[in-house]
Amino acid sequence: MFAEKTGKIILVCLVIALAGAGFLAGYRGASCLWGPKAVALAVDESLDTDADGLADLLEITVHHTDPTRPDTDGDGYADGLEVANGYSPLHGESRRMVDVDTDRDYLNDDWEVKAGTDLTDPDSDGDLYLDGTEVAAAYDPLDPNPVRVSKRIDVDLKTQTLSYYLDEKLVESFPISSGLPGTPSPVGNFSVLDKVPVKHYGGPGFDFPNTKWNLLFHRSGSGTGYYVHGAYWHDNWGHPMSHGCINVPYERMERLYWWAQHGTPVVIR
Ligand SMILES: [Ca+2]
Ligand SMILES: [Ca+2]
Ligand SMILES: [Ca+2]
Ligand SMILES: [Ca+2]
Repeated sequence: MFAEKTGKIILVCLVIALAGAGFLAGYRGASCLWGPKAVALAVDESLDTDADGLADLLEITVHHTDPTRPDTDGDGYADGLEVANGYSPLHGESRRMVDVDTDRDYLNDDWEVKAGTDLTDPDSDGDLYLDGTEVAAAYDPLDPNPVRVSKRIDVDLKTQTLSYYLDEKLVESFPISSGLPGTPSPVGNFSVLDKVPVKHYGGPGFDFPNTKWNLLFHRSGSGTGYYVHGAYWHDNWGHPMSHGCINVPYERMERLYWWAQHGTPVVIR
């Protein structure tokens, strides 16, 4: 399933296909089936030819960086350092992987690496549906058959953290702000009931117009709606601040909003 598909054997085969025999001259060790014949090859997965902190195997098969040049995009930062800190080693200008979509398939580079899809191939499984389209609709972008994958939003009130998962693989995790003690967030198993791009929150002592990216997950008996939504009026993340909703930093919430679907499970615990 999913990321497991980029297992060792597949990776080794990709190395053969992409790197060519000349580059592989320095490898020793494992074996791989390629075509009708079994080809014996030795692969040192930790080999880092340009000493940039990113193994050749990952440079070739995952990040599409140059395994012989420590700074592929020439921005002064080594490929390994950029990847470790969430920055794109391909685009310079301090662009983060979540903000870059190299192959323009509507799935950012960070999510492609997590999903195991090819960040330079817009249709990794060759079924004519873009990787991003498949993930948005909860289909496996690595299987040409219409195989569904699960989505889940999980909020831990104790740690004030929201995490969301695709096929049980973590997509993002970050601090949020839940309900204050007098207006607690509901606890339980819910699901996304509605997606509202812009909403006006108001009541005694507060007024927040034009609030973006709202995911309704619960209506109380009195009709009060509870949302996971962006918040622009504070940045006290990791601490309860709200009237019961789950406040999320804006740029995080925009990605979560477009990722979530009607019916996506929301677990508050
Ligand atoms: Ca390297
Ligand atoms: Ca660089
Ligand atoms: Ca992409
Ligand atoms: Ca596809």
